[in-house]
Amino acid sequence: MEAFPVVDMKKLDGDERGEAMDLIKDACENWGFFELVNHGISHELLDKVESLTKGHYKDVREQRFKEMVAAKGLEAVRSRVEDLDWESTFYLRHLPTSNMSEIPDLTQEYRGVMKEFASELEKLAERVLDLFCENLGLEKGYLKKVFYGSVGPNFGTKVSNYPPCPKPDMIKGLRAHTDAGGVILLFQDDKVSGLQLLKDGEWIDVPPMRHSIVINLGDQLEVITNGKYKSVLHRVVAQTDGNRMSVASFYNPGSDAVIYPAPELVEKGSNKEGAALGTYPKFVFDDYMKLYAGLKFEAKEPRFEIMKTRNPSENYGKAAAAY
Ligand SMILES: O=C(O)CCC(=O)C(=O)O
Ligand SMILES: [Fe+2]
Repeated sequence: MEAFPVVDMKKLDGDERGEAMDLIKDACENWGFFELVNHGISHELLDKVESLTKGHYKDVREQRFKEMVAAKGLEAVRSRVEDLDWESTFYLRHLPTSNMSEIPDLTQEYRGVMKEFASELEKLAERVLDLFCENLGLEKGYLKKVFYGSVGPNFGTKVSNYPPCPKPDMIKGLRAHTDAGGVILLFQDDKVSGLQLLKDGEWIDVPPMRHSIVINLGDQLEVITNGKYKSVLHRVVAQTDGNRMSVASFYNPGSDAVIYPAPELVEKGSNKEGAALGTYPKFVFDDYMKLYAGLKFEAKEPRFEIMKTRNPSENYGKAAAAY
């Protein structure tokens, strides 16, 4: 088994740039995931995010989680739970507008640190998208532009804790899914593992690594790259010992962004406009999200098929059939 791809971003500025770019390319094509080190976000900031997130869980959320578990009788379940996840979560939205001031129970310090962290991650996400453009032969800024829509990207952070679980074979920390959006940047616990991705039919651990940022690709990048890159199924396995922290930030298209395969990545059709013919749909991102909300834990392919029927006049699949 090949080693999980770990990209040292320092190499991107030196003689080993080609090697690092190839590693990213291979990861995007064959893993849907990779891990970044020397990504430019200070370790001091990451340490603050970690200690404040863990402190917030202990002070504010742990008791509530225990009460939820007791109310639902999850401690002693005897059959598989398929409609719930063993996680304690809250969401912060950063773009296009912040909801940080509306989230209760966050200290001023925690709010400030998460704001700074989000602004660093936004820059990193845009840098990563440009690395993808370079590998794909798309012009610099192409993906950022597609994601922009009319008011800029949707960017938010899901802060999660996966507490120790007495029955990890009966309930998942988070059930298997692909992410709907664009690029996901994950700051995960450096000791307690649990995140796994599906590769060649096997579940593989995403190894905890201190101060790294895990990157994974969502469904939109699969569509835009016309399937050259794939969003990959992943899940979180709950652990019997240890509380796993995960801070996942989703850099997604704007709600009204129109998503479709990049013409450069689609074989040219024979019609007179040279319209791209492909197997992926064209749609407005928000329509995809509405569909995803009810089908997150289902396979992505039927979601793509449904989107093809939503906007027939604008759809590549239909256009292909018409010529
Ligand atoms: O917590 C994690 O490590 C992964 C979370 C995740 O996959 C998600 O929220 O979509
Ligand atoms: Fe996910």
